[in-house]
Amino acid sequence: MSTNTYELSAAEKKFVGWHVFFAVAALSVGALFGPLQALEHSGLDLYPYLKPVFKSYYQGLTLHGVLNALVWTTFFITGFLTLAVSKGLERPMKYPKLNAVGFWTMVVGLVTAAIPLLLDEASVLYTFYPPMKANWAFYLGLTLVVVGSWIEGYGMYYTFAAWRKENPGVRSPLAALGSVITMVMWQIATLGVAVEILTMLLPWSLGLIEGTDPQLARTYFWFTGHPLVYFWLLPAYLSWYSFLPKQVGGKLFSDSLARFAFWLFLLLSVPLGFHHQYVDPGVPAGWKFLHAILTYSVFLPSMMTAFTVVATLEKAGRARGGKGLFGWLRTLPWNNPSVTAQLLGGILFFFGGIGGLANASYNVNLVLHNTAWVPGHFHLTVASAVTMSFMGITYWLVPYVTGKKLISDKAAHWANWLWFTGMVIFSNAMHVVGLLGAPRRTPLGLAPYIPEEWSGHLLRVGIGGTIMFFGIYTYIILLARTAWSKKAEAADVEIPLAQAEQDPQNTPEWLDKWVPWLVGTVVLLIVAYGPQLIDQISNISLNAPGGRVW
Ligand code: HAS
Repeated sequence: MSTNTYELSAAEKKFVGWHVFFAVAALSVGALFGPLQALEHSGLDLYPYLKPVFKSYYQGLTLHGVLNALVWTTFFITGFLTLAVSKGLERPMKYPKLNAVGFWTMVVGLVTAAIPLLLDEASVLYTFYPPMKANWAFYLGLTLVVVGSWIEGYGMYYTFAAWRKENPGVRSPLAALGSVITMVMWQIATLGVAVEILTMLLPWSLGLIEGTDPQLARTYFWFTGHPLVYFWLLPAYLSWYSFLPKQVGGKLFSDSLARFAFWLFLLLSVPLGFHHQYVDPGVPAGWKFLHAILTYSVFLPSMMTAFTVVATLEKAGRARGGKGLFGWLRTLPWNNPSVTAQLLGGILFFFGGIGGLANASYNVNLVLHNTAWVPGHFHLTVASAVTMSFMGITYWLVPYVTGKKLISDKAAHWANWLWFTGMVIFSNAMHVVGLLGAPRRTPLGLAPYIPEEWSGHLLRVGIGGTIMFFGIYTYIILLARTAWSKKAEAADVEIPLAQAEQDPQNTPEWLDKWVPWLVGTVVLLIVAYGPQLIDQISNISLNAPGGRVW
């Protein structure tokens, strides 16, 4: 088994560091609006005091969603996957300039989209459903971010292909394989928004066509929108499989199961977007049923992940002296903030995942859809499993790329536990008040119809959201002070790449072959989406003129 002592060059570290810089910078702005919304729900509306700068609740909500859900994630992920590919393959990027072009294209896109967002010309929320119409620069900026991420992906593919050529018959290292599968899935998934923006939203916002077709736009959007959540999730899983085992002093329980999970995500992530459209009248019931079945199938690789990761943790905890049914939990290295962040994110994800299964049931969805339950769900997934894993990764990655120790482990622990505690309060309240009928994306504090039974829960939304704000800002300040501090101690950090218990060479060959999985993915996509896309495109009616509702 390879011991992998490869280290990134100074230039590569800097490149990865730039990704983290832009990701955290976006988070630092996006996170500002979280407590504003949460406090507004509990009756304390601070938006009027910010009027000269931020015009409305909806501008804040759009900035919150776009910067946190789209920018923090995409910039962090492309940087982290670059590192994982290089480290996994023990070689630098084959064409580093190509990766650099991709990255700076993303930056140009971010700036282009940020201008209309900040000027209140694109308060269309992160799903940008037409007929709400944003300034053209918003759509162009988003397109450039996606195109930039594709180019970075090509850089990874060339590097991976070069390694495969030089190492015939050798199993691809898991960290690199998982990264490349994630990127391929992302490139297939983003075809939906690419077509939506290029054929409808961009020409429409430029005045080249008069209207859009909101139903078709929603179908294109959710073609991308659901797999987008797995684009966020898979790098967290990659960390749980490829780095966390070493951090807890153990080895990955099963290399084969981990690979199998990634392939299943490639196969199943995309063809299930209609579960976001259960209430859309333009999608026939049979197709919703098919996508519901496929949604329950994508539950499987997450359950495999839960099994493999918990087995890894249990074995490591027992090797550290943990006894009894749960004693191994205590002996895990909770004093390491990087480990704690990921474990806490995983615990919250159990609940987020179960909520996802409730969403996926057609009948239950009719009750939950468009209620506060849904943001309750996605804060337990993207804002917990994903964000807490990314926080955990940065606790070793930032010292690795800057050569400086975190200036305070204690602050990192505070950040983790505040975020976790705030999230438990906030997300529970959002789920409950959603079940009671509270709508999502609505400034409830201003609504005249709030029933008495919502009040206590809305107060908890405000309290939880405020605690989360202190958690995330502790994190952001900690990273900024570490990166810029002249006093920080020099760090001699290694990338904690884990080994598996089983020699990867013994992993079955079918788990290292691309063609069958790619063919299967394309065939399933054609079956699950083809007829509906043909039907909706052939009945297209570009008759929704669009406008501003903010
Ligand atoms: Fe979801 C809506 C269904 C997962 C994000 N989801 C959303 C939206 C977002 C989102 C952002 O079917 C809102 C979109 C919008 O704005 O309208 N979701 C699911 C299902 C899953 C799921 C079935 N969602 C996610 C993930 C997300 C995410 C992951 C982000 C990263 N979701 C839906 C549906 C809707 C929806 C409907 C539409 C609702 C509507 O009507 O609008 C599944 O993939 C979940 C499977 C996961 C599990 C959990 C396994 C547990 C694990 C933890 C292991 C623990 C460890 C820690 C390692 C079953 C893997 C151990 C620690 C120790 C100390 C021991």
